[in-house]
Amino acid sequence: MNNVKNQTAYDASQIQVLKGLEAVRMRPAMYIGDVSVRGLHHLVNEVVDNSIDEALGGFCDEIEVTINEDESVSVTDNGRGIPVDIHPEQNRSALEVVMTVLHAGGKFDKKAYKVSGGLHGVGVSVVNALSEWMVVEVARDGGLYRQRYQRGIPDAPVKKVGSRKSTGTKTTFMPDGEIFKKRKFSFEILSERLRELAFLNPNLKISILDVKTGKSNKFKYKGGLSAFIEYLDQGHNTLTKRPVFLSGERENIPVDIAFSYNDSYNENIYSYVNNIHTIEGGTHLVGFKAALTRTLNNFATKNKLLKNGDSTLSGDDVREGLTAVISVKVNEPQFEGQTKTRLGNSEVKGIVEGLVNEQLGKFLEQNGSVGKRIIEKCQVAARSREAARKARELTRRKSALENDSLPGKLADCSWSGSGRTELFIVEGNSAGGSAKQGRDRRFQAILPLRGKILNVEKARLDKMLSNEEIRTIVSTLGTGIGRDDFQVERIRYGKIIIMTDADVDGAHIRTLLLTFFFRHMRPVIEHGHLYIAQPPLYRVARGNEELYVYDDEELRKVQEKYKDQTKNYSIQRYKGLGEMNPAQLWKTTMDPQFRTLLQVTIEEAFEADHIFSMLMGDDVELRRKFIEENAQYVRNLDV
Ligand code: 0RA
Repeated sequence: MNNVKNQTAYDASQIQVLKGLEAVRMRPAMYIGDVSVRGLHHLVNEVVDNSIDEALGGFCDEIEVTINEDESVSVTDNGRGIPVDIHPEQNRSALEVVMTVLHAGGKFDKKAYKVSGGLHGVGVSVVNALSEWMVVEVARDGGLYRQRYQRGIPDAPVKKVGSRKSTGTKTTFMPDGEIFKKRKFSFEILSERLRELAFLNPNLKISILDVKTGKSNKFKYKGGLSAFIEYLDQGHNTLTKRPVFLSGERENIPVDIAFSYNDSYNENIYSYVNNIHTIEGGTHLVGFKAALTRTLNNFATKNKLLKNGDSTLSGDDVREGLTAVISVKVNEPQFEGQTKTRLGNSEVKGIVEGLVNEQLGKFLEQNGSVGKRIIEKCQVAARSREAARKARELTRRKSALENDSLPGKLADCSWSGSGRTELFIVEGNSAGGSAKQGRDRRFQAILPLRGKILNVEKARLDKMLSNEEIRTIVSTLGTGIGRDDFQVERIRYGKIIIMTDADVDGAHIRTLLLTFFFRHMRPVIEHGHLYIAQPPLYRVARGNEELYVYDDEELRKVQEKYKDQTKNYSIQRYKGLGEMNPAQLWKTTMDPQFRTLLQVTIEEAFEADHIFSMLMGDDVELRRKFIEENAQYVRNLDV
């Protein structure tokens, strides 16, 4: 009797599993964001996050990531091991349930704070569904257990394959070539996230090895967030020798904050909830900002540091040159926003705000000279902001008189309104010429940029606006710029398309532009206006056939196909857009019917900005090296 019942339950849950796997494979992007480089690396993060959860619970202090010889990836931890006992209702191993049922992970464990399932809410079964094969090995209860899957379906029940005294979990997977066009993992991209996780989880040892190249990294930071700040500040001079560190727990919400001031003009605040980077901020960030402004003003007033006539310090004043990391742990985080990376829990604002008011107030009292230096820096910021405002007001009045004409370099389109219109921001004059001739002038406008635009990392907004290329972009877009003037609704084109050469310089200019939009026109990205053009890398000619090829893997396939055929073929590598004539540029890159465009997301723009500001010190070589090493990923924006 019992058996029959279990059999039925088993069949029912099997059908659920197959339905779940099918849903994931039909719409992978719904679960992992996309199926490009970013989504591919997301798979690893998803698996790592499960181990991080085990570490958050205090059960694991070591995680190893390996890019194997065959390009599969293994993630190993020394946690308790995923339970392998038979799940009573489902009549199969708990391990199998975790690996095959969507959202099953949490059911076996009541962990307080969780990374996994947080961001996209997916869990490791999604990675399994999107893998050509996956193998999980669990050491627990004295045994070593193993199960293998293909596209999410188990080959056989979980099997005991040996004995082990230790405990832990090892997951190895091969992303499915039917889903992912490119399956090559980047050691650098993986390292970035692993390093970040090591900063956020002090004393957790995280290592990565690329078996093929022998490259490896080991991350373990006793200093936690303070070490994170020092890392972010590298290449900059800082106001204080050590970062300020604040930490405490209220109403079951642990809060950790570290910050410093450096000699740039940017604010770089990184906020996290349960180790998830909240790019869009949220209540924890709002609480921190409010408390910082208030506490610094209180300190300044109390110590009579504000002279007669000085107004109070604004939020912008106290955040100029600020590098900060805020990490909170929340039991049931509510994520909101376009990319689900804004914390919504309203109670967190007051908790962070109260804690910072209290602890920072105390810190400043005990470290008066540090406090004074911070206030002086903020006052310098306040004064130049005021001067810039006055200067802007003057130019605004002037340009109102001059009727704010469009820049001469712009080849505008004939249609107006932001419905179907497109603006191509093109690197270099010769490419700009081809684009102007090749375009559909009814709805495509061309703005050629001459050389490099100003490095936005190193300049205040007002200085940036003295840069001609920046001014040209701003007036072409029609949105205005700066806190009081920017209005995304005034944008003159529906799509803003960055079109640069497929080489290192092109990647650099693209990064500069992304950083500019991220810092100063973020709503342009948030409203989905910003795109990257995808020009071909090669032209393959064979008789009077021609073929445009967009990446190296595709080229390999073409070469493979032509290998045994007698007809000769030739390959031309495009180093720059300028090598294409107008008709080719239209056909391959601009024609809406055939081109592919990459839409820039906030996540990607953030990434560009992050890498940029870290490599920005004065070390041009370091930057060049990074971009070169990542050239193949740069195309897909994952710098
Ligand atoms: C649920 C319960 C227990 C362990 C885990 C999940 C677990 C999951 C993962 C995923 C990667 N590494 C992991 N390590 C552990 C154990 C419950 C117990 O032993 O009491």
